[in-house]
Amino acid sequence: ISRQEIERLLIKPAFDSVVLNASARRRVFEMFGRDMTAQEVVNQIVADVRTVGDKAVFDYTAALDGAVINTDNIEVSEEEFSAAFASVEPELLAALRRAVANVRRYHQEQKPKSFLTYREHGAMLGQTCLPLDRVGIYVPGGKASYPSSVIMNAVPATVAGVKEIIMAVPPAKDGSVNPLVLIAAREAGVTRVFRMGGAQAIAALAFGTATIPKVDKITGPGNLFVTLAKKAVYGYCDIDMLAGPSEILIIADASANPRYIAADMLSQAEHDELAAAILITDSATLAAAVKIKLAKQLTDLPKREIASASLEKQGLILIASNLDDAVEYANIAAPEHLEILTAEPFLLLPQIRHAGAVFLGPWSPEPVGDYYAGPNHVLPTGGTARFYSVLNVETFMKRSSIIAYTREALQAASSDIIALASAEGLDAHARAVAVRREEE
Ligand code: HSO
Ligand code: ZN
Repeated sequence: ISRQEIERLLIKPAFDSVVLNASARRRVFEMFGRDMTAQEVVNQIVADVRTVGDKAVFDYTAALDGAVINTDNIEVSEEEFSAAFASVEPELLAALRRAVANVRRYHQEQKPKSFLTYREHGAMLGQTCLPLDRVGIYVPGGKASYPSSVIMNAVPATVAGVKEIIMAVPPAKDGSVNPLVLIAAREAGVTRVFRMGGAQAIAALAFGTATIPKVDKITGPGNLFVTLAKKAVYGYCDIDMLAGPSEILIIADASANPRYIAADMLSQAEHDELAAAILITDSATLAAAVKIKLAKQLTDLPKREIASASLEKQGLILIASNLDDAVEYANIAAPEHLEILTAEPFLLLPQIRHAGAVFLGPWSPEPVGDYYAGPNHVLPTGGTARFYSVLNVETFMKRSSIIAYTREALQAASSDIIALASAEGLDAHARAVAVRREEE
């Protein structure tokens, strides 16, 4: 099996298909009076919000989410937060708080260090790592409105020291937002929550409106429109990454428990019909056993429709000649989540070059990471783990360099710098050094 074949089988770039389905196309036609691609729709919405501001956000929210919002109600009020807290089960709140604590504790260890170091002649060089002033966190609405994702986005920002965390979440038709999302927002340190979603929310955060503060960076997953909008505003502000449907790739040998593997594959498959669950094993016996367990576990899974559609369309069981090949295939796939369920999982770890997050051994199923252990669950998808990192504290920080030369240090370096500047034909550069050699 060739590398190309493996790539074709295993890598599903998130935005290969920007073709709208029939009903979306009809709606676009109704709204804009012409046929448009998803990209064109997004560009239009972004441009409208950028030029018109609030009213464009309200109008698109009415048209696309069917919710009536205005300047007075777009921000979630204190009363809504109180109502959310009043309605939550105490056990659930306690679990959520433990998750927040675990995520905070883990991310605290990621904090990059500022430094100041010395060179010859007393020169000092340094680097400061500073938080962004204000960031925006996007939380999808509907089925993927996950409180856990609020935690995973907001906690690293608070650890980084970001002062203002603005959250956007699309409202339901009645204007409401998921109370658990509000609770997670408050527990994780979100400053303000605005009910708005889609490309209009991304544009509002990127450019600011009379009501919505302009942010320096937008993080968080979203649908096709949100992702295309993030791409469109990139450069006006920063973004985290372009996220697509979730995936898991499991490397397993004959020692693995097929019941666990099936359960873990389904835990990813239930997210989305486009989510992918892939098993690569060197054991044909295990592969056959997993297929049986999958069928069995699907029968009473509440989200079996989504999960079975995902397995059918995106699922895959590959039998490799040996574990080294299995690892090589996994590296080509660069999966978002990689589980290693082999007799000695740590032995394979040094060979893993591309994976968003790695889960080792039978007691680390992906949901441990999705909800609780501490590492982030906002991860690169669709093979982008080759070049994107998991969301982390530095996502919300930036570095500045510091240079403090002494007279002696400049003296020692001056002829080199003058030579380099002259070679570039930049005499004013050369003179800025030269004037410091002369006595007035
Ligand atoms: N597996 C998802 C995250 C998630 N799972 C949220 C449950 N809730 C993408 O990493
Ligand atoms: Zn998940």
